[in-house]
Amino acid sequence: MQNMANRRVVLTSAIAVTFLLTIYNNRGLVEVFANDTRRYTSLRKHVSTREYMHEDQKNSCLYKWAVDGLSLDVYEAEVDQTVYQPLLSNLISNELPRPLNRNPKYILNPDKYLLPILEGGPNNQIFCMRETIFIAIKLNRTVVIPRFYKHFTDTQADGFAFIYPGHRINIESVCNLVSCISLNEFHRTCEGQIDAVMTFRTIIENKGIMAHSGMIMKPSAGEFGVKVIYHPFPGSRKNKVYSKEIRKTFHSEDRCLIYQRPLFNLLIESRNNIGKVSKKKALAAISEQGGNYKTTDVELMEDITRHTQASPYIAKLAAEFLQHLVGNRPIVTVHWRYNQGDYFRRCRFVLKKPESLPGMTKLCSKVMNYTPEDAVGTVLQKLSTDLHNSAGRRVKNLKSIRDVYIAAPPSEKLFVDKMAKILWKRKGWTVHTSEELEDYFTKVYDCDVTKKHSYDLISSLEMEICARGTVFFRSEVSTWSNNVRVSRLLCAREGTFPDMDSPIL
Ligand SMILES: Nc1nc2c(ncn2[C@@H]2O[C@H](COP(=O)(O)OP(=O)(O)O)[C@@H](O)[C@H]2O)c(=O)[nH]1
Ligand SMILES: [Mg+2]
Repeated sequence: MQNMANRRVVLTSAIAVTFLLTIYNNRGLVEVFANDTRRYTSLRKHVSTREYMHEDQKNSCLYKWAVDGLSLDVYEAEVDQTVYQPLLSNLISNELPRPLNRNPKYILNPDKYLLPILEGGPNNQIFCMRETIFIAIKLNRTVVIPRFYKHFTDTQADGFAFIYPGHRINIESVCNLVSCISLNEFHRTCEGQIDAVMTFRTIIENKGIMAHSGMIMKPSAGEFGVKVIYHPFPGSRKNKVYSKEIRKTFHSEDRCLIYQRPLFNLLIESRNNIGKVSKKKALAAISEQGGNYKTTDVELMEDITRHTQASPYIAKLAAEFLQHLVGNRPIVTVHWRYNQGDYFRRCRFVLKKPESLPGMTKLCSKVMNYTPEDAVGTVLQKLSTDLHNSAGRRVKNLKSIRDVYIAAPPSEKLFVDKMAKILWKRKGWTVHTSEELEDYFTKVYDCDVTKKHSYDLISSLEMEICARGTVFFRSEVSTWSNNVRVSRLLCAREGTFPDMDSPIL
């Protein structure tokens, strides 16, 4: 009897607690749509179930950013480029390295490795990864997850600074596709030494390679002091590898290889819309091809591109931010990349030598005289043509556009503000910018990581926002814009019309 009574008390209390928790949680949900300050607080409360806790992630971050098997200590370690200090040099073993995923789609040789030394801005670094993965599959070599680093305009970089790979791309997805190992496993299995360098360059950037890998190069006789797998003969202009020639060009029995400057060297087999075969740069090939004429190269590159998208937490935050901003209403997204400090610097250089790059010269002359009125004009005119040519659900979507998100480097605030004023005056449309995003981001995702890398993360978040726009206006010749564009083409997202995307200029 006593037992029965106890059980009833326990049961009643459990029901009461569940009931109270439900009310509490629902209250949280309602508050999400209340006023701004409370909205953020309750949102934090609502998503407070940590999905996962990594040993590096012991702070207030709500979403998982850390990747199992990738140590923050290794990937964000400061490297003094003048005084070389090996990473974890005492960890030496004869065992095969531990893969980050035991069962990827492409299981590659677990005893041959390829570490790319990434180059250029954040999006170039992503293209470097894609090229490396393609080549590693052809060479049957395990991919080593490299270090990523910040952009030179990054105010938080203080010179040269590395950033954890999990902030830039979905590493788990990469390792679902191909065999991968971490940098420290590479270091351990190679006993801190690189066997050889694969490259098209006629110089070997020893210091850069050592800073990125934390390893030394095995000395070898010859011109470079290290074994080079491929480099063009002096005077030769060949600096591209065709997919069919990868093995011939880069075959090696060496275990621990570096791929120096893995950027835009790859040509893949492409077919145009009447089936004619040609060699194309990978990016051009995947953004152009019609379904009927996809080559196996294009299919592979598309698969790689789908597996090298934004980190899941960045995608999630971007989607939630948009939901908070416009709910399920359509939003036009714009990337304005023609900034004074960075882009114009390039343009001034191009305009000094107009004969060398005619395409760029034309674009640069246009950029230098383009006003916010012109940019708004382009957007409105294009949308009105789209509306005219559309039918069904698209018409409804295009007609209900009232919001525009403009992504731009921080230095372009004035230009964007002017566009906002014009759009409001002419159409009554609201322009949203990184100001709102930063506010949301720092309140909802208030943690050490945000503070340390916010400049970098805001740019990645803005890319994901643009990827989710109903229509996207891009800046030509920007890998940032290009990456958003291919993401829209290859990763179908509800309510987006990538076939309507166009340049902003
Ligand atoms: N927040 C933000 N930063 C941007 C934007 N466009 C460019 N940037 C900055 O400029 C850098 C340039 O990007 P990068 O990946 O090199 O692409 P690209 O130079 O445009 O080909 C980014 O890493 C950002 O730091 C933008 O729309 N928003
Ligand atoms: Mg760049």
